[in-house]
Amino acid sequence: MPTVPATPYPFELDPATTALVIIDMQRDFLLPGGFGELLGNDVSTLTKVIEPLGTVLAAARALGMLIVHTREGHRTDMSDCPPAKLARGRLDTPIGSEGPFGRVLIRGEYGHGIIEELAPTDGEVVLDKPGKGAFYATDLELLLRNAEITSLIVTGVTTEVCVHTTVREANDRGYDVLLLADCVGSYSPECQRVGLDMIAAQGGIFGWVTDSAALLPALLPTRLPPSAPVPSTV
Ligand code: TIU
Repeated sequence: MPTVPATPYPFELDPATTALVIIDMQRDFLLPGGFGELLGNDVSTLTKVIEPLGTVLAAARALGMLIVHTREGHRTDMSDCPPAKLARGRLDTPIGSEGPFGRVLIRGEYGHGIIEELAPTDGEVVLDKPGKGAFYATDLELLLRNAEITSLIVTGVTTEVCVHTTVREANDRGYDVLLLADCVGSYSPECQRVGLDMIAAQGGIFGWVTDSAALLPALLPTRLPPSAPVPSTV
């Protein structure tokens, strides 16, 4: 089984039982004027995630790995948005109100969509979630169990919010989680550093941390047996 150099110790990666999870790479978090900026953040800090994550996504696609894209957002009538979430931050442009990219954090609106560079393709899971964690009030656990997935490579934004919540949820459900430091992004360098440190602290209390350069050799096309050509007997 391929081994990926990681903190706090090497991660054993079987692509057949590992899913790539891409958290909330939506315009609402990455583009100026979206929900992320409305919260008072500098969204340009997230842009550097796009290129390495695109490379990992291409490698995972070539291997035929299970790929899950998540989107944070709500139904058009907002019946799945808790009043506490709506009130939080005392925003001038709260969730559900009209912003530059349509209604903020509402499904089907332009801002809710995933950025073009990482757009999902046919056969990939697109998971809408009302909360920060990808397991809360979704069928993610069922999908992963049915696909016999035991490990997750977690990427996306933001490190300390939806990525962290998802990693913690996954860890409690028994998944081995590998986080890619250059494929997760935060609006704050301090939160990025501490967020990564917390994953691998105490001997890997929530999982492992590595980066895309260390992972990619383990995702070479020869790694996944089902995609290998069947030897001819004639
Ligand atoms: N505010 C912030 O950093 N993040 C979120 O609200 N959602 C996600 O992390 N996707």
